[in-house]
Amino acid sequence: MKRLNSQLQKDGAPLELILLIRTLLAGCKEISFRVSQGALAGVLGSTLSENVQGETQKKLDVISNQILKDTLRDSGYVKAISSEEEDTVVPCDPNGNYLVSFDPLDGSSNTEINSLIGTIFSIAHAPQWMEPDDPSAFLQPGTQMVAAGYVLYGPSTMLAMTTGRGTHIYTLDKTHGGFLLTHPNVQVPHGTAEFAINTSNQRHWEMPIQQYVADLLAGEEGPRKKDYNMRWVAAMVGDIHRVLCRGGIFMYPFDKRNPSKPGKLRLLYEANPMAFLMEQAGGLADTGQGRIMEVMPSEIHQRVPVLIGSKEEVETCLSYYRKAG
Ligand code: AFP
Repeated sequence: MKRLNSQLQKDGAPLELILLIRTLLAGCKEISFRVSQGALAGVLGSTLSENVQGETQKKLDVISNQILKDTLRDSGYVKAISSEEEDTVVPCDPNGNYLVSFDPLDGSSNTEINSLIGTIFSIAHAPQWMEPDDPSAFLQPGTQMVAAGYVLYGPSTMLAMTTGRGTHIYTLDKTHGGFLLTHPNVQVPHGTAEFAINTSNQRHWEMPIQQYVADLLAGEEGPRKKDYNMRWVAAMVGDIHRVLCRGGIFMYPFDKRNPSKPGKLRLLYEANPMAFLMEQAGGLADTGQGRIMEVMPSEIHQRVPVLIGSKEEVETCLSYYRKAG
């Protein structure tokens, strides 16, 4: 089986980017080990602190964030980091050529039940003019990403990654510590019968998504003339992995509860990397108002609505938005 390095070279990734990705993944392997120790290492449970977004931090959120920060900060490749668990950007090497954004441990509430969690990341060029502590350099649309991916800490540890030449999935071979290419050039399957959305928020959705989901739920008797199945892992990384492998649609739509939070998921380190992976696998990723990767961020923790998955299914969902004007 091909190793990560040779696939990155085949995809034409520059040497410095390859070295940066390998450094980042060294951190993820350490997270994978810590996660697998669970209660034995005393890493489960919450801290007494909240992150900048008002979410209680789990011990593993803090540990994973620290591992990635330590690994990347001294690598020499990174000028600055933005993380879900950091209030503002973390300055790194003034000569670094890249910016890295990450959610160190997505779905961290799942640590309590030994269920799916993962690390999501995106990488962009650092502008020459940028000071390492300047957050404005992160305010680039997702179309500027040079690489993105996630590491899923499940029964096996898997990496889904793109550098803009297709989406490939690798599996961590824990006997020698390398990521091996197990699913090259993944294509999101068409013709799906699965969707993922947290229906407990239904009363807060806008009309197009209300109607779209109602039609899915109506099954064979409804306008879609087909029975659907619903899935919810409570970790975007797990739900997106399912969609990437089996087809379908994942939604965290616009929410009327709080206008300052038009969706739950964060653009830089959740929506954008997943959008890049999905588009490179032949799928679509939209907010309902346009392509996720074209959204111009206004701040590093910006949230966006997310509709992502198989091309036909996302197009069908978007047709409800068009009909509603
Ligand atoms: P964390 O990154 O804070 O663990 O949040 C996970 C998440 O943002 C995303 O991965 C899930 O899709 C979503 O929250 C699930 O939230 P609800 O189940 O509360 O809707």
